[in-house]
Amino acid sequence: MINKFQSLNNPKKELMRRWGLIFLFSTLALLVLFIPIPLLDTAPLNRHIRIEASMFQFDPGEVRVNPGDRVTVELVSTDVVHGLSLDGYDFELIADPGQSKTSTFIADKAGVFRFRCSVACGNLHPFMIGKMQVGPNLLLLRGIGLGLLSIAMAIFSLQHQFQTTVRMTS
Ligand SMILES: [Cu+2]
Repeated sequence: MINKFQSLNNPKKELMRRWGLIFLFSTLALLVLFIPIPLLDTAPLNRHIRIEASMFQFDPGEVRVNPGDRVTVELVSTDVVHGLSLDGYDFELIADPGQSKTSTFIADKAGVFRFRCSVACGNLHPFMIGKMQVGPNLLLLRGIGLGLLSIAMAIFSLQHQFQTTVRMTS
């Protein structure tokens, strides 16, 4: 019995075509996932970021800067003593209750870095964590790329099935 979607005259060729398509789309998917995306060339800025620390969170908890930016962080503590130490950078601030402390660093490493409270401030202290992103959100861009690719693949394969069916029935 012949599969409804199989080409009547040359099933072998049809199979080759299918594998070819699967290969093509897998290659494209790998490209989308792993191709290096050049960082957007933006002129470095002086940034002032004010982060409020309270038990047990940072506000804002997520910060984004561009590579090369001169980032001045002002840590304000609203209750007890809190610290802010940034993973991947040699950067730390400690602010006394009701006070603020300011320091500057150059964001010369791209990526996502966590910052955490460096002073034991209570039982949920280990969960007092924020995120600093240096550069564009590559994960998001790649996710969108992959999404678009699967939509294209779905449309393509539906269209192909449709054409084969039409060819069979006419
Ligand atoms: Cu703490």
